[in-house]
Amino acid sequence: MFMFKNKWKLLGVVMCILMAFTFVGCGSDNNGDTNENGEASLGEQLGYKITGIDAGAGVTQAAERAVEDYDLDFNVQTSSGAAMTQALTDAIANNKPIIVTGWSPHWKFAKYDLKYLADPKGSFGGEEHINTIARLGLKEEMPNAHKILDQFNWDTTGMEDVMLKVNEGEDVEEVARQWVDNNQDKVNEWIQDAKKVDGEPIRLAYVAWDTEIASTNVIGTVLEDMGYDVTLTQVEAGPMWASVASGDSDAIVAAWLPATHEKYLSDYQDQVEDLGPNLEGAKIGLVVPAYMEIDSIEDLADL
Ligand code: PBE
Repeated sequence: MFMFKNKWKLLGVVMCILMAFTFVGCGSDNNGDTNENGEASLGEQLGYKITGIDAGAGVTQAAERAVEDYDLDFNVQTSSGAAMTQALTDAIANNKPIIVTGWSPHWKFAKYDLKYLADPKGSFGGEEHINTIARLGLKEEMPNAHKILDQFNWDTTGMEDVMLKVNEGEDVEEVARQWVDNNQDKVNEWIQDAKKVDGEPIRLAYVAWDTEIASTNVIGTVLEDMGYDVTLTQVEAGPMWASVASGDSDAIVAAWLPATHEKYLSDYQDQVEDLGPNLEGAKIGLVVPAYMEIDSIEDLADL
């Protein structure tokens, strides 16, 4: 058996071996741009990726516009609203950088410390409102439903309440029912001068964005209480707009304007009736955890 004469020699050999491994380890990790501390650059840590949502979402398209406007070496990766919030949750749990396409109102701002990146070139537009859009003919054929949809109008606090509870795992239909029961004054304004009907069918289309899941279920509950047989159909953004233009659905409460769904509205302008805002004070943009040291989309050009 090979023996060392004394323990100091043994320690020296062990230290040498450890240091050799450390250097080999560093060498193999160092596969590209590094900052002055020898760490991967922020761009590399991000994989030059912006985590988008569905391809039809206005915010995904706006992120692609931002890549052009700011001349960024980033890719917008499409996924879904749920995949985006999961990626955000995972990054925050691991204290890692991430850039997502975000919007408010949204429960993520109540749950995590986040910030919008400044957008001096205006790729994401400014303040948004969410409009209700009806199919042509709804007013004549279903005047009571039309009146309720036209009078539907709530605020970011109400929407956030519903979204947060759904995010915490409560059933969306139950949350909508509770909200309607607890906000009868507001609901009474929406149903003012509308008569109850007896099982008339009504179809609302929506996309699986947290905001739209909340609003569509709330107005659906109100319509149900007014005697309608309500069907809520979840589709992608393009088909949602197409369905209200073709009359396959009676209405949507998910039109983000003036910028986010501008393209959709201009495509279908003559085939739909715009009933105006059901919520004011919305916004879209690039969102990052507050611990990230960037503040503007312009900063991404230097990464
Ligand atoms: N959103 C939520 C949608 C509108 C509602 C911002 C994700 C969009 O980008 O089209």
